[in-house]
Amino acid sequence: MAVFLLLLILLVSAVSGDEKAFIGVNIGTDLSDMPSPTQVATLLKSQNVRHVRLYDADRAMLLALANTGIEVVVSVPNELLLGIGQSNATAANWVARNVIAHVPATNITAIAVGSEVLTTLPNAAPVLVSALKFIHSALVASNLDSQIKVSTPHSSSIILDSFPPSQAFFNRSLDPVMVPLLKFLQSTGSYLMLNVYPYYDYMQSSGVIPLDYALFRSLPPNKEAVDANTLLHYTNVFDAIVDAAYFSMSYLNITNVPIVVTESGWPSKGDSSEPDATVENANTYNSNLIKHVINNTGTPKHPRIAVSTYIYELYNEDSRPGPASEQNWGLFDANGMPVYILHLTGAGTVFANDTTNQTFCVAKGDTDLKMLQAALDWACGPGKVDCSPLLQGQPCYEPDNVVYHSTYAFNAYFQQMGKSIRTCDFKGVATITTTDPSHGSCVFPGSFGKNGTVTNGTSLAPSLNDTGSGCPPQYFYGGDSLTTSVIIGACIFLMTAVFL
Ligand SMILES: *[C@@H]1O[C@H](CO)[C@@H](O)[C@H](O)[C@H]1NC(C)=O
Ligand SMILES: *[C@@H]1O[C@H](CO)[C@@H](O)[C@H](O)[C@H]1NC(C)=O
Ligand SMILES: *[C@@H]1O[C@H](CO)[C@@H](O)[C@H](O)[C@H]1NC(C)=O
Ligand SMILES: *[C@@H]1O[C@H](CO)[C@@H](O)[C@H](O)[C@H]1NC(C)=O
Ligand SMILES: *[C@@H]1O[C@H](CO)[C@@H](O)[C@H](O)[C@H]1NC(C)=O
Ligand SMILES: *[C@@H]1O[C@H](CO)[C@@H](O)[C@H](O)[C@H]1NC(C)=O
Ligand SMILES: *[C@@H]1O[C@H](CO)[C@@H](O)[C@H](O)[C@H]1NC(C)=O
Ligand SMILES: *[C@@H]1O[C@H](CO)[C@@H](O)[C@H](O)[C@H]1NC(C)=O
Ligand SMILES: *[C@@H]1O[C@H](CO)[C@@H](O)[C@H](O)[C@H]1NC(C)=O
Ligand SMILES: CC(=O)N[C@H]1CO[C@H](CO)[C@@H](O)[C@@H]1O
Repeated sequence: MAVFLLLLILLVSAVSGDEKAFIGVNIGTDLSDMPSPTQVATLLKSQNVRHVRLYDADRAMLLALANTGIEVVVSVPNELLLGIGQSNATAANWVARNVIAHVPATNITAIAVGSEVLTTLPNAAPVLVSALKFIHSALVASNLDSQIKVSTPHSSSIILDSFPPSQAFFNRSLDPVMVPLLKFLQSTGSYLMLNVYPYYDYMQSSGVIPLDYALFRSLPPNKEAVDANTLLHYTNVFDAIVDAAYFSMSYLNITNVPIVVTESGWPSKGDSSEPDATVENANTYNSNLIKHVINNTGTPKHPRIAVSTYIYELYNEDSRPGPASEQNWGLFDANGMPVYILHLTGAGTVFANDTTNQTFCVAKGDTDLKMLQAALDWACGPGKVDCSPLLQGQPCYEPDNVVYHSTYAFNAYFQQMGKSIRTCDFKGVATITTTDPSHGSCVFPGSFGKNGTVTNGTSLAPSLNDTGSGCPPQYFYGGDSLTTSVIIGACIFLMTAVFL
């Protein structure tokens, strides 16, 4: 208990320090071929994504995110809002099942209660603040309220007259909700969650907003938007909307609630009525957005105040209804292949932008296990691969089977040979993939790993000395499918086989 309290104190003091803005991603799941939670977690790790928002609190996804260091925003879906907003017990139950059951292994840092409720579900507006309060009191009861914030994402369309930002205000008919909501956010140290879509503002402006201004491209000084009241210069729509939200809050006398952008992005494809939904524009918007956020630029009204932002979204959601753009907001397709390569020079290590060059050599499924074992022995012997991470007790020992172990060894060989395609064959039992086979603490050579550094392989294990036998017994797979005679056969086989 004392340790727990100490931890809480440390957590609280960390939050009051200088906040550094981060980039996260939203994970929508409306895909005809939704990757498994493990695959999602692997993609996030390979891209060095440390912050995600889920649209629910899916148990399998939360389990896959456990012990990854990834910070997670979970959501109360709109369907559950009426129930939770009307019953403290229902709220407490939801928190127990979807949050308390997963922390601290899964680092849940916020609960988004509903999504754009005021604009999409007005009949739930009267219970929205109660829902937040009930959820919050359940967190208080479990001593989790200082590490898990409660808020609700808004559409930026609740802000009226948003340019010039200094004259913006929240739609006044929403004041009965917004006033108590902001007071709640203020008193609990939470933040305003805002969805910011310069794409839609640009589309709806019928030519008034220049495309460059929406895409963070530099404008000639005479085209820059200037707020006549504050004389602040706006070089992009994103900043103008965020400042409009700050001014709208201060209009209600709230000046110390920070903003987190829960959604922002640009579609890479659209139908004939959406000519600016292109790969080039999507790449420009998201690349510039990431650079802008990571740089801690802040906004003209609040320079250098963090505006952390979750990109909408990780995957193209091909099953979403609506115009073609709806299915094309993603950075990746269902196979984890990037839709475009972000231009992130100098933008830190989130979203490694050269993933297409991240290739791995893996064992083919459906292969003769004897062939695999022989090739494994060759790689760990004459192939001079450091196979010590495969030893019992070492990071890549599990899963203890010949397919996984040979995948590790083939890949290490392939990486050490400069990823020449010829070196990923092993008599036809190996193949090249772009999916990082790393898992848990087993980081494969060539993987971006957890901190974005290309590794030369897991080297936690003491390096094994090459005995020269070419048949170090430690690497034999001891499973049922391989008998001693097969192993011996494999050893003889490897002495004579030429694998490449
Ligand atoms: C969870 O995230 C918070 C906020 O960044 C961080 O301070 C904390 O160390 C993380 N906890 C764990 C267990 O990783
Ligand atoms: C709601 O439930 C929490 C526990 O989850 C409790 O601490 C709080 O007092 C309850 N509030 C009301 C108004 O019943
Ligand atoms: C303001 O909010 C009310 C209630 O939700 C809505 O009917 C109205 O259309 C909104 N006004 C504007 C200008 O969006
Ligand atoms: C904000 O503060 C001003 C001055 O103290 C006051 O007149 C006004 O009623 C307040 N507005 C709200 C919404 O509290
Ligand atoms: C980074 O921030 C500095 C000031 O803090 C600003 O001058 C510069 O334009 C910013 N760069 C980008 C790419 O936003
Ligand atoms: C990826 O590889 C190709 C061909 O090997 C090369 O031309 C390209 O520059 C590489 N891209 C990056 C981002 O390293
Ligand atoms: C990433 O991890 C490697 C190995 O664990 C370490 O040497 C390196 O300093 C780390 N890089 C950063 C930026 O943390
Ligand atoms: C791996 O290590 C070798 C030798 O230590 C070094 O020459 C090579 O550049 C490293 N490769 C990567 C990708 O770090
Ligand atoms: C192997 O052992 C020799 C002598 O015991 C030592 O000098 C050498 O560095 C070792 N090689 C590796 C790769 O550990
Ligand atoms: C984060 C990251 O990997 N950035 C790289 C993006 O690509 C350029 C070159 O294409 C590199 O210079 C960046 O380091």
